[in-house]
Amino acid sequence: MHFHILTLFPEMIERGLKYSIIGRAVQNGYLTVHAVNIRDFTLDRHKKVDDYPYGGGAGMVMQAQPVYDAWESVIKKIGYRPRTIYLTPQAVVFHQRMAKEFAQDKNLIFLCGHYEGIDERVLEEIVTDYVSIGDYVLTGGELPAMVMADAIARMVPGVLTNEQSGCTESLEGNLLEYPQYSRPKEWNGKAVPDILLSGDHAKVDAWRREQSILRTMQRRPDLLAHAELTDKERKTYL
Ligand code: 6GU
Repeated sequence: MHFHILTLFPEMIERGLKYSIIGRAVQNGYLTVHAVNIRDFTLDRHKKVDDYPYGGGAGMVMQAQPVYDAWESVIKKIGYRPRTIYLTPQAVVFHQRMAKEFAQDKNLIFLCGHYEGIDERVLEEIVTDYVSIGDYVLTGGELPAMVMADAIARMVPGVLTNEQSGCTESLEGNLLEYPQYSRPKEWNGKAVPDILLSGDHAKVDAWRREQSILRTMQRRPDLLAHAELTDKERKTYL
């Protein structure tokens, strides 16, 4: 899978995606991260990429030309128009479902805006998907692009080991994960729940399932309406 990230801050992307599991996936050839500096495409002799908004108002707007030419440089390289995601709070909120769907593609372009946004005309020309990462405002699209790239990358086959992928399908069935414990058996006067030390896998699974449901009720009751529960679980917990 190839990520192409159009940005005014390519170092932020390059530095942000080189650690841990994503960094290793890049090293091992499962992923490439290609940060494209929009400023490299400006025709302005002062390297300017923004201008005042028509109609007035606060802030500056990123101009269409450098954004379009940066995008086109990627298209020419890969030979087709891939999904092009514009990171903006004026959009549907990113979800695990979308991470899975986007992970099916071979190439993805992320467009990171700054200032008061980007000239609408170039967005109409190139953007296929408008995506937000939550209902709050950030200063630019780079952090959202990295958040999405991380979530998408871990859905790409080979990026996670089988062991990792099996145990992290939190949110898949709209349930939160159960709590985890490791050594020692007692820490700070607190013991690990006995059942986890029992060696009875069926009991452990049942306990974890219950913990998932209880945790979802407590922390994300809004999810529970969409959770995949058995009739018996519905009777017991709802
Ligand atoms: Cl995608 N961009 C910006 N600038 N702010 C956000 C966002 C995106 N998602 C939530 N807030």
